[in-house]
Amino acid sequence: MSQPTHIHKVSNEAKQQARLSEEQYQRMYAESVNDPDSFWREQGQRIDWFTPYNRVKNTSFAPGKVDIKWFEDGTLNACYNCVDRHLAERGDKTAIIWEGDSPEVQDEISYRTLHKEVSRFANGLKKLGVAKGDRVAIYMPMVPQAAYAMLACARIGAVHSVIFAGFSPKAIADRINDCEAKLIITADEGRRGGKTFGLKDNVDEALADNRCPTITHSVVCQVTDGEVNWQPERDVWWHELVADVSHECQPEVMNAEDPLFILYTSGSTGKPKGVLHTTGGYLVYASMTHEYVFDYREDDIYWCAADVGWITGHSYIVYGPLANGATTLMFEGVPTYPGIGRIGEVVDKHQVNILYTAPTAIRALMSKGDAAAKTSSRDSLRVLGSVGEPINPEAWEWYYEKIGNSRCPIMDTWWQTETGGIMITPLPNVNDLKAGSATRPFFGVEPGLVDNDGKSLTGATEGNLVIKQSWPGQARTLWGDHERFEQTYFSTYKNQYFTGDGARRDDDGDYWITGRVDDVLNVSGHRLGTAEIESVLVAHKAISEAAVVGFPHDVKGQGIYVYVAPMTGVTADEALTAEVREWVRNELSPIATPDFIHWSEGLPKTRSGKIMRRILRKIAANEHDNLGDTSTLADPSVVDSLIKHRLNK
Ligand code: 6R9
Repeated sequence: MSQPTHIHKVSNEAKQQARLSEEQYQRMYAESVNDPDSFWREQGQRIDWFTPYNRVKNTSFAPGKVDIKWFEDGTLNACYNCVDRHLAERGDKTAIIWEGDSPEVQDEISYRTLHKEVSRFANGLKKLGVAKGDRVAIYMPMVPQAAYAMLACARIGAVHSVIFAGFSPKAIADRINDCEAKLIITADEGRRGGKTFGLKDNVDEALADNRCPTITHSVVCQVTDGEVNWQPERDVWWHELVADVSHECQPEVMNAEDPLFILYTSGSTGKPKGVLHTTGGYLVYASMTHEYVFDYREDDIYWCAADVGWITGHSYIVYGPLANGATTLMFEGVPTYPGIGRIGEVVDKHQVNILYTAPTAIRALMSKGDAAAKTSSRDSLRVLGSVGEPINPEAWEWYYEKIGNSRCPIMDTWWQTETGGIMITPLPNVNDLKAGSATRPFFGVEPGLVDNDGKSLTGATEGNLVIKQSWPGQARTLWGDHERFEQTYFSTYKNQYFTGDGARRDDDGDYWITGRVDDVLNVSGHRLGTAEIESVLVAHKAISEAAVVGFPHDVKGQGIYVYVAPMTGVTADEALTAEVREWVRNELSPIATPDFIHWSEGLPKTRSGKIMRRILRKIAANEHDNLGDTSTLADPSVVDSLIKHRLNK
């Protein structure tokens, strides 16, 4: 490390407030990895089971035999656990605080109301023929109905697949077709940063010309009252669907290993992966991590500022907090609207105790000095969290001082769509903090570092991050493609789960995540496969070849640098560049918008025809002084020309 480590030790006073003493924590961790069966047998009790489980852990990471089962003979319902079981003691407690895009708009939904709304919508889904095991796509803005829709699916045993509201019609269609969804739930429009954006229009386009033959209906929630096209035989208004249904809907009895949801995420090939989570283990893990990592207490107001379209929204806006009977805040807007102080203003307004957000948001606020901290006191805050990408020490310290008033510990939580819940993190007032380090594995998690040959590394070192044994929140498979699941996560290093991330372990045994070691970019905390963007690019009529790499970006963490070779006879001018930028936005997502589009007649290739990305990465990062070995290049002159015309100077 080039810079000194900023250490924040837990004070003796703070230790008194901790949920666990250092000794208890050590003992609990040791038990969790040495005797997972007995540890999780006890922890599994934190949720309600219709039929108790006898068998706890039955898992194999063996080549060709990857099979993961937890609590396999137990039955339960995730929606029942998130809603019904709280009615007796917490019926009037607020389950969801909804903060609108405009600071003037808000709503509070009690557990009783949540029960009613979810049950009604579940009955509506049944009326449309949705049954246990059917897949349902959800393409919604950040409104409470998004959570109702997820929970209603869980209630009747349908498998939801939430598609982030920023995705394009093509991305929607691909995701629907991969899991053969029967129905899609959407809204007329969404609101963000004072603007509206169309959702139903995108769904209409995705479904046009029978492109998604498995879809029978689209259910449309009226959010903005904006104008929409209507196909009466297919489209159903949410409010009309539930107008005459019962408020009672028996939760379906689900096996612990029945699917709860699919969530598509980017991998190193062009095709998104349908990560599958099942019911029992996922819920136990989401609930336990939510309680311990944030030191959640009964009267806390808890705010995870993610989007429900991502795994963070699934586990830490919806399932984890609601399983714990918490009050979870759902925010429709963005951190910078109507002003840079919005996050703190929302904290003050609702007296938020726990705030969980992403480094990219923190860096965006930080770029405006301390203006973000001027309009609020944030005195109610007790614990802060960070997720989605490595947090650089400067952003960590800014978050600590300016947002947390130098008194709230920051939980830097490392995890993934595939892990279901938080994997490496400190615990509040238990572990000393180091700015930029996710520190320690959570209970039941046994990380390891291996070199490129799979040799296990000990002591303070750097390597590829693997997890050595199963934990309950782990994804079970990729929808319809178990072989790809094994191939992606269990074939690189035998008998271990490969995360795709690199990490460093320091002398104290604390982990520092260094970022992806595969062809996956992390742009503002969003995962994007370079191959995914490349396949969209080469589908454009003017482009013959494309290579996409990431480069360090001050706010977004990583930016997108695109190298494109034009088709013969095409002149690459500004208009074409603008057109290609729009093309990527529309075909994939605005998140994938290239920062730089670099036209070049040729790309640097080896004599065997492989594009040398290592060189392209260096040029994009403006680090071309040290290109390393270029002797295998077929035509070294291409490199000189690329350097000369580089865009990130
Ligand atoms: C939860 C989530 C997963 C990838 C992961 C890693 C990066 C997430 C991080 C972090 C460093 C952290 N990542 N949290 N890197 N420190 N605290 O983000 O899931 O969208 O699947 O992304 O994000 O590279 O592999 P997902």
